[in-house]
Amino acid sequence: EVKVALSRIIDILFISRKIFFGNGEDKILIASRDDIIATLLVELLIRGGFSAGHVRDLDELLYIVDNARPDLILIDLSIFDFGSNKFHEMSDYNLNEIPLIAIADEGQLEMVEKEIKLCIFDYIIKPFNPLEIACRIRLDLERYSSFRDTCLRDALTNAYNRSYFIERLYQEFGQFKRNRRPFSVMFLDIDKFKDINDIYGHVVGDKVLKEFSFAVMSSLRNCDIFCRYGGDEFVILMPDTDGKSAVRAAERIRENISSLKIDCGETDIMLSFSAGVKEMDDSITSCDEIIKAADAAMYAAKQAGGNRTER
Ligand code: GH3
Repeated sequence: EVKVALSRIIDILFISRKIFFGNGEDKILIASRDDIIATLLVELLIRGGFSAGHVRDLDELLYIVDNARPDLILIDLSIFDFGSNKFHEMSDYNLNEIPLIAIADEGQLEMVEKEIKLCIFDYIIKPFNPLEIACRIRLDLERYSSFRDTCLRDALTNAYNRSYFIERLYQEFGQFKRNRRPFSVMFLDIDKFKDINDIYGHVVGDKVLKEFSFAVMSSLRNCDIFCRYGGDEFVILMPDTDGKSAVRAAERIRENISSLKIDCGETDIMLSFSAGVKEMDDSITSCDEIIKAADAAMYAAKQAGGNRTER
């Protein structure tokens, strides 16, 4: 009965008023233990022009994030057993840049403010107006997309920026300390890049940085975080990767870069790079230490003549 009644309301809202918020492509995932609310929200969003689905717990949510990559997650805070560290666990996961909107009870407001506001993009208090949910999702999708482009990424290369790297490194570091989840850090620096600028000019130098970044990104797994650290220096945060596998990844990148020819009119520019890899282990007590160790390994690769990886 509730469903039929709601269906009618939804019809009035969306069909008779011809209000559509989505384009049928944006995938919204609803995480809630409350099946009635979730079913109604799914129906409401589909009628409003989104594509929508529902999960009931965190494991299912992480599975869907890995396999179907939703564009936005509406997360009812009821899926967490507060007091357990489940919520903190979730904030440690890379939700692959997916904006989260929390649905909270009034009683959960203090927790939203104190504990979780850093990992959500927006929140809605129950009871909510269905029309408001659809409006908010539309608006948040747009706001998030410009936030992601301007705040998380480097404008020239489209790699993540340094502050995003540091933020994600802290999360991986926490995961290692809590769950012993391995990870590695790899620094990459283009060999003799300054000569390219000096000979061909900065415009060509910029093109080289862009094409290098694109080629590296195409050689990585989805979960690897590729960032521009500064100038011609890049860093890759590699979750679930030990040192040996990170070195193998560096050699795969080297193979791709060695076949890259960058057209600069008069000639094709060929590139090589030096890499330094450091795997997280118990001797490392801070994020700074692992950065320094990977950077030192990269410096050793340069000192040894470049175009190689040191660990
Ligand atoms: P090495 O092989 O020892 O690393 O030498 P290198 O010439 O690659 O490295 P170095 O660090 O001396 O020079 C990096 C240069 O990159 C210097 C700087 O002017 C240039 N650079 C930094 N950012 C940009 C950028 O955004 N665009 C361009 N075109 N050049 C940049």
